[in-house]
Amino acid sequence: MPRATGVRGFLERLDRGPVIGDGGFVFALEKRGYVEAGPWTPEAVIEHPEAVKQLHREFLRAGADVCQAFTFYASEDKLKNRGHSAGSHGVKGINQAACDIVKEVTYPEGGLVAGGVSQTPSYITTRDKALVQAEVRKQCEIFKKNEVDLMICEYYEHVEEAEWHVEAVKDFMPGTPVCASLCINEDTDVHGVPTGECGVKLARAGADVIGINCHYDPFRCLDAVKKMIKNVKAAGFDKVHFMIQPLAFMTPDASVQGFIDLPEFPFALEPRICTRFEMQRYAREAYEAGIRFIGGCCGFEPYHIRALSEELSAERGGFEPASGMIGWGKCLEKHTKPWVRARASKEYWQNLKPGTGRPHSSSFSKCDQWGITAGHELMSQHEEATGDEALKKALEFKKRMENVEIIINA
Ligand code: CBH
Ligand code: ZN
Repeated sequence: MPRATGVRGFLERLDRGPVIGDGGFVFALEKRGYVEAGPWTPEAVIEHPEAVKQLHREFLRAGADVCQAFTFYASEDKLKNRGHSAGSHGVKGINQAACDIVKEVTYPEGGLVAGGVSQTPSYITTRDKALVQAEVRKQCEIFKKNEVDLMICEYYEHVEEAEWHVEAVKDFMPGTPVCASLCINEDTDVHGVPTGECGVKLARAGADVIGINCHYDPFRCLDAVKKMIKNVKAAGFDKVHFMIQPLAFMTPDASVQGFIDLPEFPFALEPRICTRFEMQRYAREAYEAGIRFIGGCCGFEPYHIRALSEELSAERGGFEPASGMIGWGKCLEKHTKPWVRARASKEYWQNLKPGTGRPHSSSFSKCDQWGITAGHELMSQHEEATGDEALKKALEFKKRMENVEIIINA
């Protein structure tokens, strides 16, 4: 079955049934060698357009309905932060290249195109509303010109910054649906605002779709969105829809800043990757919780999105992604070895507890919890590169934290 494309509008599609998002671009493209870990900025849209285009194609083929222009962290202050050179391409250059790429591959397939903005270094450094909203508007100029189908404001640890972004986008692009997504857990944002309340604040700021992305595994993100749903509904916003784009890594042990605090972030997270069967379970639970925009963030590869599409195929009018698993591994019936053929069932894969092959690794890790955020000198951002002195300060702080721990444990 082809993608059901009768309805053009994003919000109308959400009213009708589940809408599948795409996966994580910075993580997927870093692994392929096109994005630099650290800044995580999207200059690949200019430097390696073919790589970005191919990833959009693969997410679409896996069943994504919404493709997000690869403009993550493309605010001017972030492109130039700490000696980063991506600023030379300019915000407009990057965003236009991203729009050209995503429109070319998405529209022929009947998908929708999202523009995107995300947290800015200016917020944690200044908490100056006018300055932060000016950064947002610079990025939106291109999205407005390109008439994107929706905007995704994503990846905020502070609900206050998300509210400012939503207000700015709504004001600058009236009529364009706006999604607002925080990277917080089931408890609070990093200022201690309860997660459910954060949802209400975003609704008041004018967001049409509200939810969570990144930082935590699918099941912790589900718990967080459920809290938002409860509070937003209780506050009387009955037209608001909900979204979820979690990590593809299991993070039961992650603390306040999610996977960033895990010692494995960002280069050794592989043992935590969710299986496609865990993704199917996640998609089902999200749909049953009433969430209609369901996708992925860091760690999600196209086959994870395919698992979501397959799970929700009936709810999407029988749409089947290309090269699906055909009934939980029915294809394995064609294997030459009988013990592999015997794995051709839903039951087998649903009940499997996969081994990690690492007899000395533990299931949980100990998080870095430095307890500092906006306002602390080590958190302030600037254009100069991180010099030896600044690096030394961070290492000294690390040592102090370790000593505190020795005292506490003594
Ligand atoms: O890449 C994407 O798909 C974006 N839509 C979301 C990225 S989530 C954030 C990753 C950056 C982490 C960091 O700053 O260390
Ligand atoms: Zn992410």
